[in-house]
Amino acid sequence: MSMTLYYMPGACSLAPHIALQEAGLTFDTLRVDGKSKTTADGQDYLRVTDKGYVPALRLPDGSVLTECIAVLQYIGDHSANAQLSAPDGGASRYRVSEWLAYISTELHKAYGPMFNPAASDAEKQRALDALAKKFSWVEDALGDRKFIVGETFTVADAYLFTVLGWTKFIGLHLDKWPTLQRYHAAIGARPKVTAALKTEGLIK
Ligand SMILES: N[C@@H](CCC(=O)N[C@@H](CS)C(=O)NCC(=O)O)C(=O)O
Repeated sequence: MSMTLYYMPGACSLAPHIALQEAGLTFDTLRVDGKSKTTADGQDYLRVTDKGYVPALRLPDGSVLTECIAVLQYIGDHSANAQLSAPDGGASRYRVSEWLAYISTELHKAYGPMFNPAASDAEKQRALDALAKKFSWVEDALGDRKFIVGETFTVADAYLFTVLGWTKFIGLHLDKWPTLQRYHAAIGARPKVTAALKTEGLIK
């Protein structure tokens, strides 16, 4: 049985989608409608995962794995390209985990109020200001490197690329952070990243 990634276009499930492409693993994708919680082939998504959100990855044994960090680590560990989860071998694996945790808890979740119709303008502005500060920190941490950990692409890049892409939905322009803008464009130009974006209908 091959794997199936359940996704919503452009959502955080884009990160494992990119990682699956970069890993060269065999997989299918199945789009989920966020409002009705049904899959493109008519399944009740809540029966796939009662969390109701993406990503979910159906593994070859039929079980379902959720949570971006876990799904990304699984893909990295099952790739023929060992550098996807541990770019320089050994201890760099913990640097990848460190970045995955930062991206998930400090960046991904920080977008929450901006995507929440019930949040007030003041809440949205506070969240925007906090996110901007974090972007400046990531900008400095990245410096003139091509990737966020080591010298090669890792699953942390798949996740960072994905969350940086959401800036266009919230009126925050990456041109304030030239390093992040350069990084986002370079990761976005990778053929496997382009393939994932095309499948999700985000580019032609
Ligand atoms: N803790 C989860 C959060 C996943 C999450 O926020 N998913 C969002 C998309 S980025 C989602 O499915 N939202 C739609 C919904 O909740 O209906 C993870 O890290 O995987």
